[in-house]
Amino acid sequence: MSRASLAEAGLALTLAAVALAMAAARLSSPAPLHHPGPTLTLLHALDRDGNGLLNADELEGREPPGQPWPRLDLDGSGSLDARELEVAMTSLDPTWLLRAPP
Ligand SMILES: [Ca+2]
Repeated sequence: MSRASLAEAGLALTLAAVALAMAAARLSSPAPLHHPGPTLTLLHALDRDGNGLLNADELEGREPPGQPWPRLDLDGSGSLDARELEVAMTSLDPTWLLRAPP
């Protein structure tokens, strides 16, 4: 194998390693929020214990109409993270946010 061929093979292996590393990083980290400003503002406003997640008590009955708690908790973890809150904010009628708690 010529020196040029070895260099090309080395470059190809390096590019493949970079592509694999980028794919692994994409799979291991959650996608960024589409609307981080309003989502995180609302999350922090409702997150009374400051753990970065919303539980049912912190929502104080503000669940959107027809969307009981379990349907908002997309991963079934028992709390809403920023991603789940953003989905609730953007995929439903946003006027549910304006209602006073019961
Ligand atoms: Ca919380």
